[in-house]
Amino acid sequence: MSVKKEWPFGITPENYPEFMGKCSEHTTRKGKDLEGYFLEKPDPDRVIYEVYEAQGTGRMRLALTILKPGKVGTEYHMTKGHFHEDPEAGEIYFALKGQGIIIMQDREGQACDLSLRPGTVACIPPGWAHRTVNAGKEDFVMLAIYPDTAGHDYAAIEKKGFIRRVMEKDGKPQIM
Ligand code: S6P
Ligand code: ZN
Repeated sequence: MSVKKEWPFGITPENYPEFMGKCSEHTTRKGKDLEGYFLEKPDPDRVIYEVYEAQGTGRMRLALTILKPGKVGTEYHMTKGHFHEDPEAGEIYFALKGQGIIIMQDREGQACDLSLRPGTVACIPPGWAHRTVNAGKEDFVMLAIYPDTAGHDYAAIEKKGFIRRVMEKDGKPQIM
């Protein structure tokens, strides 16, 4: 089998905009795309997050998420969250900028969260749904690395949501 020759590259907290320029897919999620996810109704035109995705290297894909700071009511901006269609596909998140929280939940309803700051690597095992929250006051930027066969299953989360939410209480993010 012939394998396409690739050129090695690095992604850093400083040069990630260069990676964005190389991505073949760009998705913008606005409030109207996230209706029903937050407890309150988001402003339909507000940009909540952007995802830049590229065929990574080998059998992996790379995706950069830029989660804008802000809240809908008292709930911090967050991604939709999903399971992988492939029950054997895990994922690695690498935090590049800002302050985030990853919320995870398995199909039996067990939940877990980790705080993400620049340099944190989060290991998401197979079978755990994952959602990222911007718990800070600047953009939260992170790189996701996952098998190109993972696939995304949004349906279960869209229907039932996550057990844990990140809300502002006494001026600070609290996981409820
Ligand atoms: C892909 C990976 C991320 C998310 C992105 C947006 O497996 O987990 O690239 O796609 O953070 O989140 P969501 O839940 O809208 O896909
Ligand atoms: Zn994922």
